[in-house]
Amino acid sequence: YSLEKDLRNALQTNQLFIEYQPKVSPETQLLTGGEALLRWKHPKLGRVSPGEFIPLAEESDLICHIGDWVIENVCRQMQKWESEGLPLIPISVNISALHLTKVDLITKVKQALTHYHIPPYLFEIEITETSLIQSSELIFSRLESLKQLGVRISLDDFGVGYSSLTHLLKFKLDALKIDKSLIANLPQKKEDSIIISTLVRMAKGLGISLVAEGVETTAQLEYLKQEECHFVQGYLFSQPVSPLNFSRLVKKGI
Ligand code: G
Ligand code: G
Ligand code: MN
Ligand code: NA
Repeated sequence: YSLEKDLRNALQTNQLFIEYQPKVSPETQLLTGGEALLRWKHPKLGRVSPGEFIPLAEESDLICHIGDWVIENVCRQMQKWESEGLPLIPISVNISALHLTKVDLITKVKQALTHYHIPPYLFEIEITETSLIQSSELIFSRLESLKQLGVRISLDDFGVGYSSLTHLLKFKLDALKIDKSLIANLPQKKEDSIIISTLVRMAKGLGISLVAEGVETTAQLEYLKQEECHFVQGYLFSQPVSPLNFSRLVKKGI
């Protein structure tokens, strides 16, 4: 029995779907964007978390097929929202390191944006630090190609890895997403508060936008607002939700 085989099958049989989690401006508390998060409803096991199945998919090319499916699905959804009269807002997708090495990724993104008439600057790709360390020259050149298409690139889970800042910033990123472990103990934990203030200043200086992930309490929000962090994301505002519920949040402004 293999979960990986089930996952291959899942892609063909509509067991995968996408939820969207709002990104919010701390100042206005208005919804300003969203992150697409992949979900799997297994016929026997029920919901399997991406934390479990993404690593399995990353052991083979399966992750590329999944990534292509996500890109297509998100662009189609954005067009559907627009056709329903919703204002188009930036949406990000998570792309794995292995997929980033493939030239096909560039073709896929370009095709999907063109086919669904999505302005490239509203489409964002979240990569992890691992991507910037592994086979970096190849990945840097892919990132350059994506940039040329006009899509935005953000670095996910920032602040918990081990690579050097200079290495990470060799590529001009559009956004940094501060990992939730650095947000969890705000504002009590002095060290973390200092790191956040420093990251805000660094991001401002570099002209990069900063997103805080895993915001769960109003105390965390107040601190991030005071520090002028650009965007916040977390259960305080909303869990990842269905496309329909996300569109309701967009209409309400959250
Ligand atoms: O949504 P949740 O917290 O369960 O996601 C767990 C992990 O799975 C996160 O690290 C997230 O980045 C990753 N993930 C979610 N959706 C996708 C996806 O579509 N592609 C990839 N590569 N990773 C994803
Ligand atoms: O690694 P990545 O940032 O792509 O994954 C984001 C994950 O974090 C998603 O699985 C999402 O469900 C989860 N998440 C989103 N908001 C919160 C939050 O406020 N608290 C916690 N603990 N997890 C969150
Ligand atoms: Mn992410
Ligand atoms: Na993250």
